[in-house]
Amino acid sequence: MADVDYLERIPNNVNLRENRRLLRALEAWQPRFLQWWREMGPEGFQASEVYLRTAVSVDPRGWAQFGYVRMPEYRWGIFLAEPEPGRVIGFGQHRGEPAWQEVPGEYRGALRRLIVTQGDTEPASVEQQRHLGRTCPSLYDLRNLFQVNVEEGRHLWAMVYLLHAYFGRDGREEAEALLERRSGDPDRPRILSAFNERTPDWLAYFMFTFFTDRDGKYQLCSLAESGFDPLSRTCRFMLTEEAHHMFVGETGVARVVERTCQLMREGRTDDVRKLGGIDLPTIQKYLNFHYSVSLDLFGSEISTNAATFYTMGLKGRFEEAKQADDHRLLDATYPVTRPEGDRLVVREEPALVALNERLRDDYIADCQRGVDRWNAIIRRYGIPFELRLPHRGFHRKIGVFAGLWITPEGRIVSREEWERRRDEWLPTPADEAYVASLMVPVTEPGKFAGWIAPPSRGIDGRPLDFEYVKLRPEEEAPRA
Ligand code: BYC
Repeated sequence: MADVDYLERIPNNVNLRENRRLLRALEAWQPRFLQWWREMGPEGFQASEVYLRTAVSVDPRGWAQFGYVRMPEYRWGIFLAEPEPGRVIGFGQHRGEPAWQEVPGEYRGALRRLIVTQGDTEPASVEQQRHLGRTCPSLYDLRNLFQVNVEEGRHLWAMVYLLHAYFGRDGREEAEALLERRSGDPDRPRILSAFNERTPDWLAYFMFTFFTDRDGKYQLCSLAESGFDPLSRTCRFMLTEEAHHMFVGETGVARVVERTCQLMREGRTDDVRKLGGIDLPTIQKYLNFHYSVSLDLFGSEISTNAATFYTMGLKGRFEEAKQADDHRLLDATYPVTRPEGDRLVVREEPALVALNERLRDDYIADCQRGVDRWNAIIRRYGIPFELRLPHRGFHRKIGVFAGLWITPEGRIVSREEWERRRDEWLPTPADEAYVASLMVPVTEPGKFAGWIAPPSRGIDGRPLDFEYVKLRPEEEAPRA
């Protein structure tokens, strides 16, 4: 494979130096990306030095280096995982044929659409999170936020590389459009629903990185199976970075839960709000919201798009190679929960059209494992409360449950009943206002806001009181 070219303006291991046309096209896109970053990336902090990890190689034993970087100077590069010699397509009608190194003409539209949809989520999440730095609970968390943000920026580069390298003029136009859409903008919104929602505070952010980034993991795993080899290799390397994003979410929520339990025990009360904590029912409501909007990201339960992507060999299943079947799914069925009258029933559906639901099932099982770990913390404190994933039909806007009114327990109810009880299930303006009232920046090294426990260890072996972000004087929070 090509060595990593780290000295170039765009670090890469795809031999950009040899492909002058592509290099020029990407070098023309780069200033526009930077302009977008300045406009829509983290608010403030652009001149601060942040202790960041930068991808410098694709060697699994050591692919990143840590050091202080100002975010606009981050080396956003293009890295594809090592090619697998002799790789063949693992599923669909081309199963067993050599993986494609070029886009098959007849699949161009479908493939471009998948790449654009994936690419669109990356800048969207940066836009959603741009205001959070101002209210960071610690320098450690601030650094993690920025790490996630710069890597989402790199994931945008990963998709833009594919568009420029393999899709000619329409690929270049799509790459421009990725910088033009804006999260939450009614006139030019981001493509997928969850990426137009607000991330109003740090609890929402941790839920987002747990639930929504985890959709990213499952979608990337499916695309990593793709018969289009450059997409597969790009996604495989993106997954290496993605793990940290979900770590931020899982440990973030765990630390909030931990702190809440401490306050409940120390204060001998369930009313932790008066002690400056976030009560468990509010955490549950945030969970309900972020889980349900993330479930929507898997698309409809019954989807001919998903069947087509699979049959074409463009998007596989999670861990496709580990499935013991024919990898074509022509006769297979899969159980799908769907409404029938006023009940929810499980029906066997053709497996090919049920692929979105299958991926959603893999995702749900993974989410449940994280929730179990949060509940283990609550149990350790002897508190009789359990966080729960709501029913898959709760609060859905996409697919067979859209338009129905379903409780977290999975009961179809009237719209009136649902609306009446909504505030028990989803964050209310008052809940959000309370959480917002806690979002006071803490920027002294080693100090943490009172609503969140410190992490168990620092980043890259550094201590908790390490100066993860060197703030400029005007960015420091006034010390109490
Ligand atoms: N919102 O058959 P259907 C990540 C549209 S996250 C709005 O149900 P399909 C990240 C759909 O486009 C991972 N529209 O769905 C995380 C279609 O539109 P048209 C992102 C939606 O196509 C955190 C129509 O409804 N990657 O990386 O089978 C931070 C009917 O489509 C939604 C990907 O998603 C929705 N939620 O599957 C940073 C992978 N759902 O054709 C990053 C690529 C569906 O009627 N994308 N629609 O105009 C895909 O594989 C598929 O596009 C989807 C949808 C799974 C999203």
